[in-house]
Amino acid sequence: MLKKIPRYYHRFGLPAEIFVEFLKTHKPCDFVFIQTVMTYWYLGYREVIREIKKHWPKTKIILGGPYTKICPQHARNLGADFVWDEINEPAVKRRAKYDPAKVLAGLTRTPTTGVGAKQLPRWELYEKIETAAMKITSGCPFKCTYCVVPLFCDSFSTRPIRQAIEELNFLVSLGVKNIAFYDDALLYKSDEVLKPFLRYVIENKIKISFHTPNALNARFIDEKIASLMVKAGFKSFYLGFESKAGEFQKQTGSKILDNEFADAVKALVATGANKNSIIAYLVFGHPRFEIQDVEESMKFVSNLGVRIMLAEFSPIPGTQDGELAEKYVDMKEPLMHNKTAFPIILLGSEKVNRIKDMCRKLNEQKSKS
Ligand code: B12
Ligand code: SF4
Repeated sequence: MLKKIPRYYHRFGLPAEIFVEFLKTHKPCDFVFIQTVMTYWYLGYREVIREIKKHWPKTKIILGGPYTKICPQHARNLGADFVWDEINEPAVKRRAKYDPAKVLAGLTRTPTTGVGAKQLPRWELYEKIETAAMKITSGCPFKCTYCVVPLFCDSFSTRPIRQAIEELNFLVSLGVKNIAFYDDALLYKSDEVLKPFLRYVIENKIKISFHTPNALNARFIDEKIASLMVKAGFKSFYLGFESKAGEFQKQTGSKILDNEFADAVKALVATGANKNSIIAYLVFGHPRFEIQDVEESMKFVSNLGVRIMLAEFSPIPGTQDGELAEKYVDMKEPLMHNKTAFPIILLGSEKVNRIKDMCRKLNEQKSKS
């Protein structure tokens, strides 16, 4: 499928032998819950299901997570007994000898770290843990045309501050040194949970490095929140910018404008953030590439003194931009959602390499200056 793409592909994660050895040396469980993330990682999920079925044939497998929500039809053919999103459908209940929703409800802990979860994740099950991920909000109020989050969740909510602090203290007690936020809109309504959370960290002199690999919306960064973040120990600030071009911003959801982005950088720097720790994501290989003006956008970011990271476009079924991508790839095949494939199919290797070179050079100039 991806033979024409000049990239090497491999599966993330443990070597298969370690997992198979685990299955062989442990008593079969009644249920196995599998979380998925990227749609185009499905070959890995299938491999896991196959091995479980082979070694633990009576075990029931339940599959959940973003891939099952984005590609429910595809997920149903992967070999699991149930897909989380279909778990409440009457047809599934009839097919099953038991009601899977009741089975899940009967478990003392549901396998969730969602903001609505009543109990904390079982972080203590790790033998040694230095880095963890947290979520203190759920959903996003924006509707960007390339993003599936608005389809996952039609409202925004925050986690009770007491519970967020409880999880933080639990992680600290386990020796965690780094926490990455996996929130989609961490800075939205920050008075409700983020600000009190950061004040707690500062007042209690908690020594944790915080990270935001899943882009922050720079529109919400002013000196107040920037100062709290810097003081609380944020070590990297990944900001979603995507493009400087007004028309592109307008057509894709207007989550941020260039002047707002520049103001956010100013606020971060003014409150003590190191410029090298500020990184702007620019979407790359988007179907509206013609109006995105990626070169000008890179220069704009570079002139602000911060680093650029090209976020290669992964087309997602169900989104508006996923529909645009149908012109170029078969969207029913999740491998074609791979972020390393789509930009090359759209623009060709030569152009992709040229733009990546330009990005590298601008970032190098930055680190020298
Ligand atoms: C954190 C995150 C990242 C992180 C870490 C990813 C990783 N290695 O795990 C980083 C920043 C690195 C990242 C990178 C990318 N990401 Co990302 N990411 C996310 C994000 C925000 C959260 C995923 C997560 O782990 N959440 C925490 C977990 C606990 O929540 P959850 O999986 O939803 O699980 C809940 C339920 O689903 C349920 N559940 C889950 N599993 C199961 C299983 C069972 C059995 C049951 C019962 C229930 C259940 O319970 C959980 C708690 O409520 C999602 C958006 C989102 N809101 O889902 C995008 C998302 C998955 N990413 C996306 C994209 C586009 C990307 C990039 C391609 C961006 C880019 N252009 O570079 C890259 C790809 C990286 C790669 N290597 O290929 C897309 C998906 C694309 C796709 N085709 O699949 C998403 C959906 C965001 C979007 N904007 O549309 N990402
Ligand atoms: S602001 Fe971010 S999370 Fe929200 S819809 Fe846009 S890309 Fe998705």
